[in-house]
Amino acid sequence: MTPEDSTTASYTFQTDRKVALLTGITGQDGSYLTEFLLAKGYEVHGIIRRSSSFNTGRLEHLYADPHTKPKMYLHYGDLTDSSCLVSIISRVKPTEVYNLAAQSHVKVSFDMAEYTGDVDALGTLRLLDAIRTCGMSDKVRFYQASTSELYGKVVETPQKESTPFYPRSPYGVAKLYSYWIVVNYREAYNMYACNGILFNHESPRRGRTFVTRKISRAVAEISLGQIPCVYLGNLDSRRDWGHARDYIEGMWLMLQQDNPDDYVLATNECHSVREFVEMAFDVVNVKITWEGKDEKEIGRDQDGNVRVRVDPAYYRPTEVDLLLGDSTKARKKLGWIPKCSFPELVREMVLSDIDSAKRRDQQ
Ligand code: NDP
Ligand code: GDR
Repeated sequence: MTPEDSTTASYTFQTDRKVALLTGITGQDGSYLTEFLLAKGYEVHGIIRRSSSFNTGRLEHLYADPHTKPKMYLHYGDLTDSSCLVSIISRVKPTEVYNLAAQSHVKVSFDMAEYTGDVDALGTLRLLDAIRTCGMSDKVRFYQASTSELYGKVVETPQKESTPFYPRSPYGVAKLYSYWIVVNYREAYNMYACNGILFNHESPRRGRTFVTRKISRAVAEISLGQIPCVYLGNLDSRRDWGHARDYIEGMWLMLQQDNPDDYVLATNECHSVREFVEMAFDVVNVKITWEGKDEKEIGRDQDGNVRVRVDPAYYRPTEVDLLLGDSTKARKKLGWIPKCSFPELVREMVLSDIDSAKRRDQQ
């Protein structure tokens, strides 16, 4: 549920500085948003976690081009550590903050519920309070990565800003806290703070354990004879899948308005996991036919080989069956329109994974 836009105050921001601070810069959305903001002339600062393995792979190309000297700076930090957030904000003095960091995997949130709450709920509070502690609540525009997982159990379709929330996972519940703390800080402290309620968005940079990337990667490897088949969970769940590149532009647009507000970003079209599988195999000229039911279900190619099997290990204790968005408000008020179609998205992901699988093969 979205409250009435309560902000009647006017906002005056410095326009001569364009300094963005991103949490979650190493993730899918963070990398696309960094490219987008650098191209717009922003100085971009990102918070990264210390890791024993390399975690800046999605940003590497930004450093790799010798002709550009990107104004991109990385700082070690974590959403569970308030003091580092205060320290980074006081040094960077951002004009825009994008809170993209999260334990973002829904299935994992059932295994790590407390940690997910700490990062995805309290992390947002820590970041908002760090902005206030630094005396910057009237100098920063704040974006919160809210999610269609807030809708969870189907109450109404399509889902829009006024649809009641009913989250179905520790992830969704944690994000519900963040949604409301953003609304509360906007109303209580007059902060320019927005929730982008984004439906699923994917790309070749999507994490490998999310279903679309798992499928595109498996189809690539199957087509090259590297693996025989892919194991998946619920084939019947339906999602409103768009391209991440389109969605990050919507995030930025939300912070360029006269007043802060909450917006749904969605393609307004949904497909089942099964349809995604069929479309992905279509890219490599394989037709899948289905037989069996539930965990006995299999998908065969035209030569009779089993290419898809169901493994209940991937089922969730509570599932979100259907997400279908209505992004009319964003289209009207922000002029935002997603450009990439579902077939184009699937094709781009599969072709990119074929390239990567071939490169791995040659090494
Ligand atoms: P990713 O999982 O690709 O990226 C998550 C980012 O958060 C990574 O940079 C990760 O760092 C960082 N992170 C995780 N935990 C912490 C922590 N404790 N402190 C600091 N950073 C942390 O997610 P996406 O890019 O796909 O999504 C971006 C945001 O949008 C997330 O908040 C997600 O929940 C939300 N969202 C995503 C949607 C989607 O379809 N993609 C839809 C709606 C909302 P590291 O690289 O070190 O792991
Ligand atoms: P989701 O994305 O839960 O919607 O969250 P995910 O791709 O994980 O699941 C989508 C649907 O596919 C079903 N599914 C499987 N999922 C995974 N991961 N692996 C499988 O093998 C599999 N088989 C079937 C799932 O059950 C589910 O119904 C994503 C994340 O990016 C969140 O951070 C974000 O908030 C939401 O999208 C919007």
